[in-house]
Amino acid sequence: MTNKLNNFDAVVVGAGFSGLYMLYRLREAGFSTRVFEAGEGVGGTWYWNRYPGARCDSESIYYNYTFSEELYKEWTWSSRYPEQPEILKYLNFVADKFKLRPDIQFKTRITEAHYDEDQNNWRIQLDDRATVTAKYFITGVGCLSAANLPNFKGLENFKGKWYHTGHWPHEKVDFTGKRVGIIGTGSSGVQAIPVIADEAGELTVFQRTPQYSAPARNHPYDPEYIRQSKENFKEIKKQMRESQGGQPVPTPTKSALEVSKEEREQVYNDAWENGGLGIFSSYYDITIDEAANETAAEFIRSKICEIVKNPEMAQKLLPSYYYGTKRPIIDTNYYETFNRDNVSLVDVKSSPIVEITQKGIKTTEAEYELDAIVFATGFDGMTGPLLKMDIRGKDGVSLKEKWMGGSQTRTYLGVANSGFPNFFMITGPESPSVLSNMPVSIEQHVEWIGDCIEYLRENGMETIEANVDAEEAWSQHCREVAEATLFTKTDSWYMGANIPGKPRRFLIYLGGVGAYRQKCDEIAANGYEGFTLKFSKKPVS
Ligand code: N01
Repeated sequence: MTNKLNNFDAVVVGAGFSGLYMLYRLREAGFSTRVFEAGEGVGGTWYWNRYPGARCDSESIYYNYTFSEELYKEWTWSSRYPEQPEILKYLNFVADKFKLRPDIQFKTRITEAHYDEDQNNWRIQLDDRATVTAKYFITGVGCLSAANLPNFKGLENFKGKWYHTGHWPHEKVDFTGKRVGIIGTGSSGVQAIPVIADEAGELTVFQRTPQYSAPARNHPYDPEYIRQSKENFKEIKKQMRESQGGQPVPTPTKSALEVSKEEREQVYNDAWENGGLGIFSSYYDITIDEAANETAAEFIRSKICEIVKNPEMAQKLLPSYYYGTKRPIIDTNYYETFNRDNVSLVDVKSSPIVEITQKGIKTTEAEYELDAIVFATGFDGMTGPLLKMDIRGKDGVSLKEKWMGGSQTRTYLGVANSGFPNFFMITGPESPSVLSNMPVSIEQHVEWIGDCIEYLRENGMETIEANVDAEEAWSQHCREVAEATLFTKTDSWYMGANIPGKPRRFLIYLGGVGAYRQKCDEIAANGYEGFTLKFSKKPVS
């Protein structure tokens, strides 16, 4: 099926978890496939997010591919929560093992992808001015790859150095003895703050919203635990794929309100001591019911007050939004860091940042002199990475126009779009994506897309396109599921609320990884229900 060098069966954007596996899957099936990657190496998120303290908060033995038992058994994680360098090493190992690099073009960004109806192919423009064509256009751009650098007045005047956590330099940034300011206390900020505080002379944390965080209690893995996980590979894989969140944790069956206060406290305390995201999954109604949510929220607030010695500082750190409706965070010594003499906390909700000056950061109350500023200010999530490219479907309509700048973002299953034939999104908006263990959701999409493309070939079909009514129904279903929870009541990046002017819309499917997989499989088994498939004009060979 291989064509001329600039014409492929499939073009894939991005060489992270998604792009690597998509390439492998399609190549194994005999499709000529080219991956374009802006970075100089593989890794995606883990290539760019090299900030101090970066690690994943899914447990290592579940934060990997499971499509190959051999791969799973060859790789050994060192600790419970994998650090960025180790994950990057893993993805390089995968790229080497499956000899993926020859089909990846690095340092190349896709700027445009336009569907040509006459030719029934995608015309893809690269930032080196070259053009390639492909029958299938597949994005593996991740949900969090478009960095959000708030438009603070005066950043260009700052005499020191500044960094964004999502685009961290490859060489070590040395903060020794420096006066460092960090803006943002989401997952990235909470991970970076304790590590930077260890090195810097002074660290000033500019916090807009206090966060709930629980200790990760990371630790090196016991070799026996690893041996057992490898031995139980098949069972672990099955559990991950059938679970709610992509990890084999039991689905909670009790309400936080049906048990006694003592029992609840014990459950939360055990989860706190065990480390990780246990509190979040203690009771089924934590993200559904305000009173249930408050029990978990209050427990974490009490822990903050216990840990942080200065009561005034502790007060400033107490969160008040519904626990879990911004990404729940796990940390290593986050709250403890505020007991250090070299760390101070500025509440920029009550005294907002006015501008960045030559010397540092100026709020409505004071000017803070700094040698370096770290922006841990997150990403334009879900739609941001897709809309960075000019993707146009039938009649030249862009994805941006179709989604009406985000106010009407709608997809079929989070994988396809009406009006955009032969275009697939891996972990696109309205799929479980970021509210699941990403590698599991990525594998599910890659396999579904791979199977779909094989089905088209086997049946002599040329195009597949989502139907408008199926898309509307899916999108509405996603919104209904979300609106039955507390997620839509909080200003979060899940809602697009972190980007000024971005329409509020919850773009993650909350029905669970297992149920979602079943739905996608049923649709495929029913001859790709909700899609229109068109036959080739040529006879099937
Ligand atoms: O970004 P965030 P992140 N002025 O958007 C603040 C994944 N991830 O990079 O909350 C002042 O969560 C903003 O304040 P507020 C994970 O899915 C995973 O930390 O909007 N402050 C907030 O405090 C995560 O959810 C891992 O009021 C401003 C912070 O910046 C996602 O990536 C590790 C501001 C941004 O927090 C994003 O996390 C890291 C402004 N103008 C990331 N604008 C792990 O697996 C924004 N802020 C562990």
